[in-house]
Amino acid sequence: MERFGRLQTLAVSREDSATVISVARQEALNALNKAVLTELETVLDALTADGPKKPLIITGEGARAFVAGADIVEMADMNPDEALEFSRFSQRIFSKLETFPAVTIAAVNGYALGGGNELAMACDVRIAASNARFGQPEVGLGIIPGFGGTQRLARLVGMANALDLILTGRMIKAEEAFRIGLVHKVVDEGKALEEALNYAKAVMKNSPFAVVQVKKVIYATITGRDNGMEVEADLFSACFAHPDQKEGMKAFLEKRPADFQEEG
Ligand code: CO8
Repeated sequence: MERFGRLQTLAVSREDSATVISVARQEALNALNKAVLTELETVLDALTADGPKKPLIITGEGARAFVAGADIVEMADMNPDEALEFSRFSQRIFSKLETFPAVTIAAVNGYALGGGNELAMACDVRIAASNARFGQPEVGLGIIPGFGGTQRLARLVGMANALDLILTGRMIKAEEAFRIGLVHKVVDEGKALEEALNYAKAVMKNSPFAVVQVKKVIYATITGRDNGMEVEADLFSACFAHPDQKEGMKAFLEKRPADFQEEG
């Protein structure tokens, strides 16, 4: 497959200071379906095999969204086995992004919710436009984060902030994301990609070999995470055996509040 140009669900461009991958499903606020994830893995594999010379930027097309999460339409009717497979498949791709052998930067230009925030967190650096919104709204859909978010969020912002965000499912503004350490920098609306390209230019001056060694050692010291990822995938799957997942996703698609069962 060609790695640059307009693909089915991604646009991949070669800029002077970086390769830019844009998720291109504006009709669904760039939600991640299997087609996006499959193309993302193919592009990451191809770029990795080339021996990347430049940083990689991930962004979303359009002014409204970076990525508004995993695709709820696609997940609504999954059974627990399919959910387990989907979680493991996606964790594998996000791990390829995290270990990509160059600096990776998320240029967050709008909503980064659920799997969208998890995609941004799998990058080394996050630059947000002032209109960006972050959140892990999964519990409102009767599920839990399944793309590594339960592990990466706590590492980035501490367990207290991670619990607050995941348990409430609330959406936060770019300034709050900056304050808790989720994003590195906030810039004016429409400027996230430009700033990410400037950032890429600055880090390109450094030794690519040393950069890769830093990534290896920093991510290698995350102890216990493999087990955490396994638990996440298992519990993500378990949600799909509970009626709340069906109700939560059906309610979103019918644009009404969810009516969850009381645990008893
Ligand atoms: N999936 C599918 N479609 C979506 C999604 C999504 N995540 N987000 C938005 N869309 C669609 C809407 O259904 C709508 O489609 P249509 O025009 O056909 O009705 C279109 O995008 C525009 O969205 P809205 O009309 O809702 O736009 P608003 O401006 O009113 O609201 C929001 C914007 C607040 C972003 C709203 O769209 C929203 O709340 N979206 C869902 C956010 C969400 O819950 N994301 C988390 C999803 S779950 C998840 O990511 C789990 C990750 C772990 C999975 C692990 C798998 C292994």
